[in-house]
Parts: sequence; C-alpha cells; structure tokens
Amino acid sequence: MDTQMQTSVGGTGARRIDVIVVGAGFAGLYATYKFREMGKVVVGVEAGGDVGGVWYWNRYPGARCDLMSVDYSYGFSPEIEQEWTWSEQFAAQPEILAYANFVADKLDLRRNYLFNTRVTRATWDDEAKLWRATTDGGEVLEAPFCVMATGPLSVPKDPDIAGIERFEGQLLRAQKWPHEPVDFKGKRVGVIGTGSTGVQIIQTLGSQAGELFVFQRTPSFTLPMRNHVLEPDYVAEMKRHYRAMREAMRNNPTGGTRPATTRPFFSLPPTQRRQVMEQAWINGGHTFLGSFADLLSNQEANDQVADFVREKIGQIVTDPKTAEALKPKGYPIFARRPCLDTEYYETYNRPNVHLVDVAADPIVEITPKGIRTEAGETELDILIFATGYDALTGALLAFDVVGRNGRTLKEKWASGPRSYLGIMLEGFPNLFAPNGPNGPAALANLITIAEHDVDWIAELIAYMDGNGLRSVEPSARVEDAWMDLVAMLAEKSLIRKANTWWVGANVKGKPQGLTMFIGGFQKYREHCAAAARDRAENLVFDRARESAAA
Ligand code: N01
Repeated sequence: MDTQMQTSVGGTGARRIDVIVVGAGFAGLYATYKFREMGKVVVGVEAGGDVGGVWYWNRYPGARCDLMSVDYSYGFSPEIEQEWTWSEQFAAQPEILAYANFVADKLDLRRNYLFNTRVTRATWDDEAKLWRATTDGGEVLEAPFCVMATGPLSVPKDPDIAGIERFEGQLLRAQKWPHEPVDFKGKRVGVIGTGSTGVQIIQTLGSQAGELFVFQRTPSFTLPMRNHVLEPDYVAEMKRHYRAMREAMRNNPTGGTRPATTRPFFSLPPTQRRQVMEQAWINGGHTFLGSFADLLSNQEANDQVADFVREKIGQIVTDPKTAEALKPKGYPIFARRPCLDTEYYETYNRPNVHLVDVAADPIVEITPKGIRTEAGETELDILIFATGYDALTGALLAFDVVGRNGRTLKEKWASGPRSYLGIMLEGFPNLFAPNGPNGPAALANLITIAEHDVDWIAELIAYMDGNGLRSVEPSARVEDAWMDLVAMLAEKSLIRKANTWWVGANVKGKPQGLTMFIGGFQKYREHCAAAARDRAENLVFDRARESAAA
C-alpha cells in the first residue's frame, strides 16, 4: 500500500486524503497521476480487478476501438508516446488494455488504487469542506476533492425482455465478458443488439459459431473500418510527429487527427459528391464525417449519404430480403453512433448466419431453450446480450451522491443531467466529472477530453491552493447559461431524430434529450479556457475560515 495512503488515517476511522478518484479508466488513471504530481494524496477506487475501465470489462470477441490508435492514446507524456508502439491502425481490446497496464506500470499508479471496490455513497460535509466516500469494503475516505471518472459507458443494460432468468444455456453479456475463453464451435449462438458492440461480435462469430442468429431490432449504419497493421516506417514517422498531432487534436472538433472540413455537401456538383463518397467508402474509418461539414445539420445532405450507404449494403448482401432488413431506415445516418466494421455485411452471406428481424417479428420472451418471437422459437446454446448501457449518467446515479444541504444528485438530475461545462455541478462543491454528460462526452475522443478536463480541474485546484480557497462550485447562473447553450446547439442537430443512448432513449423512464455539448471539442476547449479566465465571475469560492477570520 502506498506510504502516502498509510500516513493519512484520521481520528474518526476515516482515511483523510486530498483527492478521491472514482474509476481506473483512462480519465481516472490520468487524474490520479496528475493530482499525485501536484503533491496531493490520492486514493482511487475501482470496481474492476485492475485498470482499464471499459476495456477491462469489454473482452467480447472482436472488441476493438473505432478511433485510430494514435488518437485514442494519451498525449501528456512524450516518454509514453515514444516507448509504446501501436501495432494496428485501430487497436483491438487486448492491445488497448495492455496499453492501460503499461501506463499504470510506468507511472506506478496501482499503488494509489483500491481495486474490486465500489463507492456506495459520497456526501459533501459543508462544515468540514470535505467529501466523505463510503466503499462497499466498509472504508470511509475523506477528501476536499472528489473526481468522478466513472465513464459514460460503464453501466450495462440488459434488454427489457421477459424470461431472461429462465434461459438454461450460457448467457453472456458483452460488457461483462468472462475472462476465460468461450468455445463457440458447433454451437447455436444468438446475439441481441446491433450497435457498435453487436456489429463487432457478429462479424467475429460468423466464422466461429455453428449457427449464428442475429436478433436485430434497429439496424445500424456501419462503414468499412479498413483496419491495417502499422508499418515500422509509419510508426517511426508518427513518433517523430506526435507533438504536432496532439496540437492538431486539440484544435479539432472530434479531438482526433482526422481533418475537419467546412465544405457543405451541396457545394459540390453531384458527380463530385459521388466521388467523395466513393473515396470515403474506400478510405474507410470515419472519413465521411470529415468529408462534408453539414451531415448532422442538413437533412437532405444526410439523406443522400444514407442512400449511398444503403446502396452499398444492397450490393454486398446477396439475399435481397436480408439486404433490405439490414438497411437502416427512419433515422438520419450518424444520428445513431456510426459503426466501423470489417466485413459485417459480408457475414450475412454465410449460410450459418441468420438475420431475425425482430422489428417485423418481435421477441415475445426468452425461454429455457432460446428466444421465442411471434413467429416461433429459436433454440440456442449461447445467448449474448450486446444491448448497451445506461449511458452518460448511469454510473453517477448508481450510488448516492449527496451535495450541499443534503440535495442528492438524483434530485438535481431528475429531469436530466445539468452541470457547468460537463465538469462541475452547482450545489456539489469540489466535485468534478471529467467526460461528464454535458461536455462533448461521447461525441469526441474520450481520451483527449479526459486529459483536457483533468488539466482544467488541476489548474483550478492549484489556483485554490494558491489563494487559500477551500471550496468551489459554479453559480446557478453560469450552469443555466451552459445548459441553455447545450440545448440551443442540440436543437439544430439531427442527432435528436434517432432513439439512441445519446438521447437516453434506450432506458425506460430516463429523461430524454440530447444533453451533450455538440459544438465540438475545439469549441468546448475555448469555452473552458474562457471560464477559467473569468473564474471570479463564474465560480463561487468559499474562503478558508482561517483567512476569512484573519
Ligand atoms: O450499445 P447500443 P453498444 N430487443 O446502445 C439493442 C461504444 N462502443 O454497446 O436500437 C432487441 O449502441 C438495440 O436496439 P434498439 C460506442 O460509443 C464503441 O453496441 O434499441 N434489441 C441496439 O441495437 C457505442 O455507441 C465501440 O432498437 C435490443 C443494441 O441493443 C456505445 O459503446 C465498440 C433490445 C444496443 O446498442 C454503445 O454501443 C463498442 C431488445 N429488447 C461500443 N434492447 C468501438 O469503439 C436493446 N437492443 C467500436
């Protein structure tokens, strides 16, 4: 155990430290490192058995990040950049988890963490100006600052289908995949869910399972990933240019290196538009989004790109009925998170892969032997849920967070999440949420945002330390103004037109609406910089009692 941690036991049985960090994903690891470097005593609390966050849990077949490896990695340490070598353009889960472990080893971060431990309650003590966090291990941590690095996608959601507990075969959840290998050979395997997770599982298991049944309710638009091995020359060049790439990422709406464009779709004549789309299809990745600037604001432009992709699906999938069922309809392309695939549509040309269109033939129940739809029962040996998450707010609302005057976060967020910059909450002093639900969250590179948010928080804490300030929270006025801006931008976006986790539609009873800042990472950074400049106006500080009394 960390010596810093041992020396900080208080008289109440609580351990008195400086910063509680909840989560050992990429945001939590960086926060722990950053605050420790500032000389703070930090304790991290992580439910998993080790570091990695979502990449620790998501070990399902085919799990891979659809952001480029160079983008989806830390930029704060040139040493780590030089010592770590990515093997593929889009890294698979084992490599990303190995990277998280490499960083944790290199920076000796595990000594700060309590693993296999959950925070069950966190309460603000306004007298003592402390957060008091209780863990399921019975430990109480007290710290002036609490950083909720709980991740936007960390609370798995089972489908709302009757009979789950009756299934007698092997039930697997993508987001809590077993650490032991699963044998699919000769098995009848069912998958529910065709979002990013389901697509990766399906394209991988098509060649492994005896028979694969895909229970699809809403087809996703998926684009070719065109993944490839990174050649040594390319890696060497990348390593020489990391600084310039990080700078480009900071100035990019997605927080990645893919160049953005200001070109509207209809600024090109039809033949050129077609050429650009063909090229985007050939290049793969999220090239489409970087090809035209207005795909999420101009319905007509969006329709044309959607038609183009539907046409491609029709060309790839040989059975016309299956092809038709796989074509997404009724919502704009990119309004549901676009997936990147490797021969996903081709998988449906295999004789052992069967698409069950449960929009047309709804699931009635899960039975002991498999799944019963209105048309009949499909017997299964293995059933996989790739049914997503109670995203953005789920992890923060999974335990009691109690702010000033006993107000809980559940009360504050009863009508949906509210915060200032996605990072701070009125009524919850000294509580910070990097990658919070009102920042760019899942609409940009989560590692870039995490680093930015943690740096922003660290700068604020350093300012407080330097000025004898003990607590900080946004004023109600600036929080309202931020939420008005978020709502105003959301109003213009086609994202609202799809029922997805982005708008809370996948969880029954959850407040609906697009609460993420859709102005892009670069603009977000500018807002945060302005907020820091005008701290005195935007934030409410409580002067240390000693200095107030002096
Ligand atoms: O979850 P999802 P996910 N009957 O919510 C279906 C990130 N990620 O885990 O839309 C039948 O997108 C549901 O159908 P519908 C990424 O940000 C990234 O796939 O509700 N189906 C939907 O098809 C992503 O967006 C990577 O009609 C039911 C699916 O389950 C986010 O994680 C990889 C159902 C859920 O899709 C979440 O993706 C993986 C029911 N009762 C994840 N209930 C990469 O980087 C739910 N569904 C590549």
